Amino acid sequence: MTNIRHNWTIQELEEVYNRPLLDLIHQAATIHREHHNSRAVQVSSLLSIKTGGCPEDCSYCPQAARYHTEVKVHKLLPVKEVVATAEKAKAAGASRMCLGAAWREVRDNRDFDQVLDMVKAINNLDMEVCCTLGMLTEEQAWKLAEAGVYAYNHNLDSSEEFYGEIISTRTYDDRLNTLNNVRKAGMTICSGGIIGMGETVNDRLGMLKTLANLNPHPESVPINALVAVEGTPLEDQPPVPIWDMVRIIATARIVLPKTVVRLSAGRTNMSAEGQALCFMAGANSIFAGEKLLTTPNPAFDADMELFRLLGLEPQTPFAKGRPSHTKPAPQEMAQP
Ligand code: SAM
Ligand code: DTB
Ligand code: SF4
Repeated sequence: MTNIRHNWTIQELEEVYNRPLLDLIHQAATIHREHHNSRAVQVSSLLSIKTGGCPEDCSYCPQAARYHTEVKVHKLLPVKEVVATAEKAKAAGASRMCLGAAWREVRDNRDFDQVLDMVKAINNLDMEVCCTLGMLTEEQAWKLAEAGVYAYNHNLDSSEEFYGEIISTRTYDDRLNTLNNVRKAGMTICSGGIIGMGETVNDRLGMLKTLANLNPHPESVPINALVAVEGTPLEDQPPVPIWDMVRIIATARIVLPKTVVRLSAGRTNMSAEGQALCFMAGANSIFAGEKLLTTPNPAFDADMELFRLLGLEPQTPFAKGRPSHTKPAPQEMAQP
């Protein structure tokens, strides 16, 4: 069995990432099979519960108020509408509903109470609920955990060094601080990043190093290929070569053996063969459904056809057990 490490160096990560491609995929696939059912893929459905008008300046994001994009701004959706969408996603085969809000941080107001009601209602459908709502205090993290949130998504996006070039309105430490609060409250952590923003391979590996050196490892790591949206500062970024995606997924799988690695945004630009290589390299989760938060995603039926072709199947909810905040002693997370 591969041992779980929290002391990876950049040099070691470079050595892994730069192995001959087929050897890299083979090693990642072997580790994947030691720790996971290689046929099961966790399927999440995304819903933007509050869209656009965000005060942050994340250069990749179509929801930042300061960029002129075609995103239709809307305030927080009513609970009923969110639950109806979750029911449809469940009927289509999704085991997890991920609710996203274009907020810098959660505020203690009626909107937050409404989100807590959404979480409880979706939990009653026996679906896992994930939220991505921006920065959290420890107290807010506890409220989400107690309402039944399974995972909190909060991405590091890139290396600490590159972070300042894509976002100026918050720091890498702000992100790590929220992850620490999520961990203290016993929710599982979903944290990854984006490739294709103009960062170097070293920046991508720097992000993996930070994630791999968290103890415990994040339970889920989404790898997004940038969706270059017109009106954002990154609108002209060229698409990420599929080989970069395969290499970073394989490296993530090797350094985070037990983590669920999600092949996230950017799949509309990938061929079936390209995605197959990503699954081979250890990706075992996707977002399904025609929309991510604001941009297109492959149709659900097309994904199920791809699964059939590759012999994959959607994972049932809570296959990895109920969230740990039901355990008595929440733990502190060691930071690198
Ligand atoms: N506002 C909250 C936050 O920033 O944490 C939650 C929503 S935000 C849209 C969630 C994540 O989506 C970001 O951290 C980023 O990694 C990803 N994302 C946003 N725009 C993207 C794009 N154009 N392409 C790929 N990923 C993107
Ligand atoms: C994540 O890592 N990717 C998802 C989810 N977490 C919230 C978001 C992708 C957003 C892509 C751009 C959009 O649709 O607005
Ligand atoms: Fe706002 Fe999140 Fe988009 Fe940044 S990524 S602009 S915080 S919605």
